[in-house]
Amino acid sequence: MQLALFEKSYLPLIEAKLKEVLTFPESPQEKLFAAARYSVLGGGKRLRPMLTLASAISFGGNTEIALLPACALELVHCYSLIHDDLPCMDDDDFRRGKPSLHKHTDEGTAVLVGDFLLTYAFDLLANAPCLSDSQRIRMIQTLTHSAGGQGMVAGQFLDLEAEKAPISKELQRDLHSKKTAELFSCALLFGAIAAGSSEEELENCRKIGLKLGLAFQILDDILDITASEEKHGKKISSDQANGKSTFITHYGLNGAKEEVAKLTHEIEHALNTFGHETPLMADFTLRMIR
Ligand code: GRG
Repeated sequence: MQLALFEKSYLPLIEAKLKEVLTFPESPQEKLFAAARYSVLGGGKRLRPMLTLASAISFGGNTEIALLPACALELVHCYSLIHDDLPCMDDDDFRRGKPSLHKHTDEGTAVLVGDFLLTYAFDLLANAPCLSDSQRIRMIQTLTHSAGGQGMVAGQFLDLEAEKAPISKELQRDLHSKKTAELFSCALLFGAIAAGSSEEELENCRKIGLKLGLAFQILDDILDITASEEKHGKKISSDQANGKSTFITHYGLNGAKEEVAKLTHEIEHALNTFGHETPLMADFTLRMIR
């Protein structure tokens, strides 16, 4: 399937499913649900759920089975963005082109919407009628690892620590593997689990997701520098200006570009070791880092 057709067909299904799962009967906590819809609906590239569907299709799976887990993962991603924007974290006033949730409502509500989205994602997985018991358990284990104290939360913690003192190149890589790449890994794994893939295929998906996330983050740092150069005529990003190390601090601009090229090459190699073609997964992942 061509990428354009894939996006035209599946992005609307993701939007519709997200809307469906965030529709609740009238209740005293309606303001909480309305705030969740404000954050989740009508914005975001939906990279993680699209990765799940691309992976499911590439392994011959059924996208109807993969759609709910894909959306559960997007809810976890949205929770992380809401919490990341809070004054005690990255303190951002805008997200996805509109005021961040704590600016739209209040900090307490924003914290609770994040908490709700995280727990609701696990509720959806635990009760997904489309999944077998073993798929359900495997997905819950995978998401717990990727989002928790060995994954995204750990990455965010290391990121906060990195604001206090410079960190090594190795720790910089570890931080972003945990903070960004783990959820990409989880996205590919969800698709493969939904399709009933082998342990070997799952392990390869995990590795591809980690490399993809790292390359995506390095590109983000490169784009920050380019944008800042266009805006201020300076080759320094806002993170660097605040004394925070980025991949550019450690590798330099050209070195960072070389790292992306190296990771891209490794992803291409890993994609070729599945023993069968995975064209959609290959096209979608590689376009994210080109
Ligand atoms: C609060 C536990 C906790 C974690 C926050 C995701 C995250 C961790 C912070 C967001 C800040 C950031 C810029 C992270 C690195 C790259 C990234 C994950 C960007 C946002 O993802 P996109 O580009 O965003 O997929 P959209 O809005 O398209 O979904």
